[in-house]
Amino acid sequence: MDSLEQLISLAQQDFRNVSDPVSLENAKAKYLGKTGLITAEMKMLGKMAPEERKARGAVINAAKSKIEAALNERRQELANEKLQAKLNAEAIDVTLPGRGRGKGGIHPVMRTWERIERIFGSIGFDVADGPEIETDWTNFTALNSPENHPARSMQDTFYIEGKDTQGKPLLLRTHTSPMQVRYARSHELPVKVIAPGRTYRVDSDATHSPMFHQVEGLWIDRDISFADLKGVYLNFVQAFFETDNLQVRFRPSYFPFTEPSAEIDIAFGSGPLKGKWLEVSGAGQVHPNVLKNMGIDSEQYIGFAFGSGLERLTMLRYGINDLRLFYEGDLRFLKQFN
Ligand code: 2U9
Repeated sequence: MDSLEQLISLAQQDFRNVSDPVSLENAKAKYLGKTGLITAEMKMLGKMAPEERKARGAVINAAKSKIEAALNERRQELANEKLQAKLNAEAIDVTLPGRGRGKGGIHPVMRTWERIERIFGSIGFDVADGPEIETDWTNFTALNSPENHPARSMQDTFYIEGKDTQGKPLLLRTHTSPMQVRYARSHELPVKVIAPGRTYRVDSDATHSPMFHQVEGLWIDRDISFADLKGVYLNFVQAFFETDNLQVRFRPSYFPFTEPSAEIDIAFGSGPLKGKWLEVSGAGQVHPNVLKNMGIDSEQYIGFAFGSGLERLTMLRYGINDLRLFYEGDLRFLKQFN
């Protein structure tokens, strides 16, 4: 093998042995640089006779081309190795299971809300909606609450800045009754509606939350009696607690918006609360003043109403004993309802 052949194979071996572009460029310089071995061969041509120089020059150029080819091949290999290394480093194994965000669930109070809408929907009750920011008139006056009623005090009610169109105070509704008033004033009789929703009172302890949920029911027609109320509410609690093995009783009570008024208690026939009377709702025959405020003639129409706390019903249904668990966002508690 002559010296040029040796140079070519030496260069090919050097290029094969480098593992990075900088070393490859240094190896290139050893052969093709200003002081390179091929360059040295070229410089020798000047001392040769023209004929010999032509032939030798062609041989050296051929050798130079082979070395450049080997150089470019190695450059490409290193570039491919670099790309492959990058791809491997960033590789995503698409067969891995998704990380996901975990499974969400419906909040237990919202389960109760949806359940109650289904139960009352099944016996023909409509569902009302309405603003949580209410006027003093719709939240209190329309419901026959006297001007000096304690519920109106700042200690019990969240008032907010601004006035309504009559210059009266605005507030966060303290019950869902205002939705009933709005519904009755904007729908034809008979009225048969429930009004579930958020309500707000200045109160916060193990059994009171400043924001809580209520559902109120209202049935107004020409001949609705207290017996209808008892039948509707018994049907509701049996469906809600999924048992007929319970008793319902009505105790005399007082609310400004109903007369006569009653508290509704239930007693389970079995389970941890067996035989204990548990208050679950207030109710009564709609007060004539309230009918009048809804534009309804109390000589021709009569109705009943009730109001229950959704947290209360949820706590009874699931055996929860601290209201605050609903609103602390502790997933250990909440995911039990998924
Ligand atoms: C209209 C007329 C009458 C709704 C009623 C109650 C009795 C009642 C409370 C029980 C627990 C709310 O969640 S709670 O704090 N409610 O006791 N609510 S009668 O009476 C109405 C509603 C609307 C037009």
